[in-house]
Amino acid sequence: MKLLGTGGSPYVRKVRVAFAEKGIPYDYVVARASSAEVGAANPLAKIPVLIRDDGRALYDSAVIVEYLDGLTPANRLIPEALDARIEVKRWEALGDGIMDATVAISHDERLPLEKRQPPEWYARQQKKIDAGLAAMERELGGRAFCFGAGFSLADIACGAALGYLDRVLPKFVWRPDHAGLCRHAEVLAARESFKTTLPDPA
Ligand SMILES: N[C@@H](CCC(=O)N[C@@H](CS)C(=O)NCC(=O)O)C(=O)O
Repeated sequence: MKLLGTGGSPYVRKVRVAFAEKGIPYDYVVARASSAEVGAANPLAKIPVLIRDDGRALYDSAVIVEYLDGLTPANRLIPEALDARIEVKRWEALGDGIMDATVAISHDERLPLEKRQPPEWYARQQKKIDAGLAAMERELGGRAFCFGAGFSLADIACGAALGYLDRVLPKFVWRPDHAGLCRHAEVLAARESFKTTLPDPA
């Protein structure tokens, strides 16, 4: 199997953390969303894309992680029971949503001033991050894992979102008001799967 993506993408990191947690071997091919290889495999021209051994492509990150989890029962990331499964997928949506808003802000900030979005747009994106983190903090509280009694995709989603936020919007100070997330971010960052998927410093 071959994963196309770049180190800077939080969605790619989410998939790479899942690969590491599941212990599934794969080839990681650095490819930008705008590359011909990604365009040929994903009509949406987005990363990550997984090319399976028979050549069929899979996207997006949520579908890829679910596929990986189904390949082997070892180290289940998504519970089988419907209620638990949907709760974990909701955590994933929360993490992805925080990443979407963080990507949007960080991309816009790279544009020349005259091309940037208005302050109301920034406020809307910021509100998604604020409310998303508040929801995560409320649910995590003092518990050891985002959902249930063990590590799951909910923790991957949470760690990938927090790691990306720290990396691309370091001016956004979230730790003082989110004690649970602050503690959990340290625990997740110390896991081998997160350590080995850290992007190179820009
Ligand atoms: N929902 C998608 C989001 C993927 C995504 O937006 N990836 C970005 C890179 S961080 C991308 O490829 N952007 C290129 C584009 O939108 O044209 C997923 O979870 O895989």
